[in-house]
Amino acid sequence: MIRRRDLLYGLLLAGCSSSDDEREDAPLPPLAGCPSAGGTYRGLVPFVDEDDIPLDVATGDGLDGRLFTDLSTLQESALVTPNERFYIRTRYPDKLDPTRPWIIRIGQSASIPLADITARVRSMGVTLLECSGNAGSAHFGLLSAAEWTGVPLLELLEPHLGQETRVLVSGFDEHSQPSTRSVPGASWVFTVDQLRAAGAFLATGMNGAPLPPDHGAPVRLVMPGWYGCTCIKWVDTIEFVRDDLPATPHMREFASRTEQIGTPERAADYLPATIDLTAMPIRVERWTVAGKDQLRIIGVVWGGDRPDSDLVINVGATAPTRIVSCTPRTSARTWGLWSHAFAAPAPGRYRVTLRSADASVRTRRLDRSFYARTFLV
Ligand SMILES: Nc1nc2c(c(=O)[nH]1)N[C@H]1C(S)=C(S)[C@@H](COP(=O)(O)O)O[C@H]1N2
Ligand SMILES: [Mo]
Repeated sequence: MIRRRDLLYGLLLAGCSSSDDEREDAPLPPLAGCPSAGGTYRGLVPFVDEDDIPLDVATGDGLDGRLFTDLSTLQESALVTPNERFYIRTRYPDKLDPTRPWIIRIGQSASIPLADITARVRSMGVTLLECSGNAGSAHFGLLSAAEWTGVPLLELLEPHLGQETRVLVSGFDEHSQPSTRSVPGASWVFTVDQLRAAGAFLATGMNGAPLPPDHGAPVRLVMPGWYGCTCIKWVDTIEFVRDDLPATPHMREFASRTEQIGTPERAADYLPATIDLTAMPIRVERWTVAGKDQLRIIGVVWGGDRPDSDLVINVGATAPTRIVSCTPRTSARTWGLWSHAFAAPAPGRYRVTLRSADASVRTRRLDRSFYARTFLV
């Protein structure tokens, strides 16, 4: 809205189109691996039926604090989200005293001081996080990728491992502002095998900077390939627990959003909260090529356990088309971009959905058209 208003003022006051935002005038660079037909850029076609909410700015406090990342500007040369635009779900707990030395309690009698972790940190590579509560009303902006520094969790736990195969990771969550929507007390139960298979790590740094307060400073868990609700921030306790431990309130809160069957009573009965192969459009560019209108639908692909994931796109009632992965992902832990040229046969509403070209790949959310977005021609 702001952009359109700026443009209107520009037209009224200066008699020409002026805008601070160069997206209004210039396209983002084309995707290098994708066929590009050239032409004249005409601007972006917005998605409809999505709320007009602020993007790329943090709003609210505590458990209701959010930052929705603007995904429409994603480009090949910047597939890592800057810290100040990385999505936030729950802001820094105001009851957390940052001057107190940080110690993670391990089981009943051991502990790891923060210094032992910082002494061992190294790059953990680029990993994307997605909130399982990501939604179209917020432009699916609870999705971002960062390059983390940290230490594999099992490397720190190995000296403490006993017979127990389950690990409960909990984080500080005391906010003076009561939440209207969420249950305080983030904690999740993993098996040692799940931690190993995912490559779980405790992170103390993000994109070359110390972990920002809103992202879990001084230390958070990252579970590559799992939903954000398992990536506990402000980690202060790690316990080894029995197989019959009841699910934590946090696990129960996120049961349906992590594709559980009902709300299991026991933590051991929760399925791994992994993200299936997923894809959605992030912007629709309008071009004129040889006198004809052309739309370029640019999108993002993430999740699943293989980076080479061919997709099939459906745009309105037109024939489904296979998308060649012209920008392959470097790993299944992060996202990639794709592009699809489309000529609208008639004015109207066009709903975009995607599926995996390989029908044997599990895509629970795509199967429900969870990430469908609609634009108007
Ligand atoms: N202590 C604590 N950790 C937490 C949460 C929380 O409310 N409290 N929210 C979780 C959820 S639901 C998500 S999606 C991620 C978000 O991480 P981010 O804000 O760094 O993007 O943190 C997770 N870790
Ligand atoms: Mo989340």
